[in-house]
Amino acid sequence: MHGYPGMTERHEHPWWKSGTVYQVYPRSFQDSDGDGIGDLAGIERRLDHIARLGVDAIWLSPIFPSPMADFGYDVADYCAIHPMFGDLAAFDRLLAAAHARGLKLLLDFVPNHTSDQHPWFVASRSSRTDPKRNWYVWRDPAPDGGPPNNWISDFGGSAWEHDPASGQYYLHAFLRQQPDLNWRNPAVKTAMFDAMRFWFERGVDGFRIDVLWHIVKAADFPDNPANPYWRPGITERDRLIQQHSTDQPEAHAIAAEMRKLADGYGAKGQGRVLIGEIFLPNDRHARWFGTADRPQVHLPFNFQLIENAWEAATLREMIAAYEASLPPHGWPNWVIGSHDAPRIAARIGEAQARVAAMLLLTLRGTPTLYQGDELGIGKVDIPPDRVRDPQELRQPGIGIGRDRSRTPMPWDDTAQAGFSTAEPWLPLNPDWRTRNVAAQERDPASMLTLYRRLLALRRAHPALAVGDFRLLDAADGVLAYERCRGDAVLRVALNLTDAPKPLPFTGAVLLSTLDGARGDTLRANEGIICQ
Ligand code: TEU
Repeated sequence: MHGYPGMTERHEHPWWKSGTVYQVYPRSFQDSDGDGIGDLAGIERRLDHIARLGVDAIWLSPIFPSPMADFGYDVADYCAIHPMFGDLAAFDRLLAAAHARGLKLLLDFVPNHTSDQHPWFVASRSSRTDPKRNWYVWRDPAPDGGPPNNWISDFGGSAWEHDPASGQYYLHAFLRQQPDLNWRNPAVKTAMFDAMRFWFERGVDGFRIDVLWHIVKAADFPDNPANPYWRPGITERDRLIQQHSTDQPEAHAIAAEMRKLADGYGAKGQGRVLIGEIFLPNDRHARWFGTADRPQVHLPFNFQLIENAWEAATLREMIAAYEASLPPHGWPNWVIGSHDAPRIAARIGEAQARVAAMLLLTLRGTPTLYQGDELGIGKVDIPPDRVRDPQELRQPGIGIGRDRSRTPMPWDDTAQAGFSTAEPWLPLNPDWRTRNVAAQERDPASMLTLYRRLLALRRAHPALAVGDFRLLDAADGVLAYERCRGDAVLRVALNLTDAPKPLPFTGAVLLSTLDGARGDTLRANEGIICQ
């Protein structure tokens, strides 16, 4: 790793506190074998883009063998690589190449469900007396022959699938091709922990854990209560409150065991890192940190920048409430885009997406960036015949399609944007000829340049990476705060409106989201960092 100002102080903290995570969606990063789908060799080829950006870690969405009913979140073998992405040798090469650049590599662990093609489920489904029957959640029909209870799949429809051969139903929180594992069975835990060990021993630096709060269900499977706020036009999942199907105490106990396993691979605080995907209100969300002497995940993903209106007062209140909810040993984190969420630039516009970049990279806590957001990729219309996302196909027309965030990375203005030699599996962003990595590298005013500058500042100033946080008073529509460490004080003011606003403080401007900051007013859509 290269030296830079502030390096020593920054490295008094474990990397997952001071550093930044970059999510790679492997199907859409770089194709190397001409099938229109990204792969591991492609990611390896493009590692310098990630290193030059200035992030610390890469999280790869699933790369395991999978029938791809949910694009890899339906895993058929936890300890192998899908041939479409490469093989274990290609993985080892990628890992070594990432480490050689000082980049950590995290994999996506999908513990709640497997693919229905996983040999465990094939065995489980084969008969009621198969030794693997109890590896999944099988129940008898309700007295009327219908599903055992009212639970709804996150992708719509009943969460239960009838199996005519055995007369029972199996549970699937997502697609019927994604049967839920039974984590109450110790054999499941042993097998899944072995899978984590397999990758830890290969040298991976941690896992992002898919739907961690889902993994255990209430033992007696009661109906979930109706959600009084549900109305037509929002996703069917939200008809019910997932009270009995998620966030059970036993899941917290398993998370603590996963943490122990991860910590076993390094000195205290330097073990492998666990990031839990968890959607819950603050009070219940904070419990996923565990306690100081029995910790759970290092970082329970915080999606509130995605979920809240882009409005200064709303964000101010949300940030204060989130900070206040953290236990003393809990470290915050922030996410602004993912392979599930709409693109930030599509949601709030490109001018505000620059302000959002500054917010994400100056708040207290570990930021996670999503590939392509560093280029400001905005709205991508997916023609009906190109829709691939099962969530959109099952509940069309309510705006929950995920393909729009999964389009290929545009690298340059050559054919297929340099992503592939073949037609990509999803269309490119419509403006790829001008909005691509090569073009933005040459342009000092580009989103990419802004991201690089922000990440360089975070590295240079421990106050930004690990300093304290305090909200400041500011005009309506302006979000302002300071970050302090020792004598160093950095102040940030973000104008979330398209009208000029007074700057709530004075100081030397370290960085503006716009050209030529004067340091007396905040221009429309301007964010400023002052020393
Ligand atoms: O997502 C979990 C999840 O909560 C999603 O249902 C989310 O609410 C939705 O996609 C928002 O549009 C994880 C993965 O990130 C997602 O890609 C998978 O489809 C899902 O788990 C099942 O594994």
